[in-house]
Amino acid sequence: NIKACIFDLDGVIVDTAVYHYKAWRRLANQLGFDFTEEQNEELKGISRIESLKIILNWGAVSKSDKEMQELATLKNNWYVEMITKMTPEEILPGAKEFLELVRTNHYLTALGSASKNSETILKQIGLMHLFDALVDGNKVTKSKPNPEVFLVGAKELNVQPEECVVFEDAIAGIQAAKAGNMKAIGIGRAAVLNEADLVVAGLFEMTIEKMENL
Ligand code: G16
Ligand code: MG
Repeated sequence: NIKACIFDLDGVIVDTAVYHYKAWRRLANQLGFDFTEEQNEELKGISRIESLKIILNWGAVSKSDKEMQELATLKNNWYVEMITKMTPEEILPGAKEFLELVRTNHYLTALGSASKNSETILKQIGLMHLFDALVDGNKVTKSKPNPEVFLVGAKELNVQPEECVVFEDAIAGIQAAKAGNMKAIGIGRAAVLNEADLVVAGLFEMTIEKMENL
């Protein structure tokens, strides 16, 4: 039976993808090319440096490791400038309510995000207090679809992977949850997240019953 819920951040709790897209696009434009919002979909849940490699590949631009570090830092500075202006109004519909609901029903909660900026975001939107554990890009080295981020979450909560449900908007994240032997609930479109145990449009559609009946 289920003892814990692990939540992805971008696309589940809050929509930071729009800020990532703006900052990455600014970087790409500076390098002389552009990419679409559809391409941006492929970057969801992917770590900063892996994202940069994919983007440089789109632009057929090649950079040394040192240059890549500098470009990633430049993008992150632009990104941080935007996320430090975020407010609780940007919390996705039903996210806060569902977090409160599961906690009231004695489930443990953890964040399982690829982002190294997750604490900044959670503080900005005022949701820090609703998580028993925070696992993000600062604690893990392997990017989703590797299950590391969720397995560390289970460990920090002192529960078994089979006792966890992961909420994810990215295909890579659903695959990570399944690879870690966890239940996966997709947030978004069923056609895209076909490997999930259940797909809902947003946390506003979630109930304890749906989670227990997976
Ligand atoms: C998020 C985003 C990704 C981003 C990654 C790393 O993952 O979906 O697009 O590249 O974080 O973010 P940062 O540059 O802040 O470290 P998640 O796992 O929260 O969906
Ligand atoms: Mg996500």
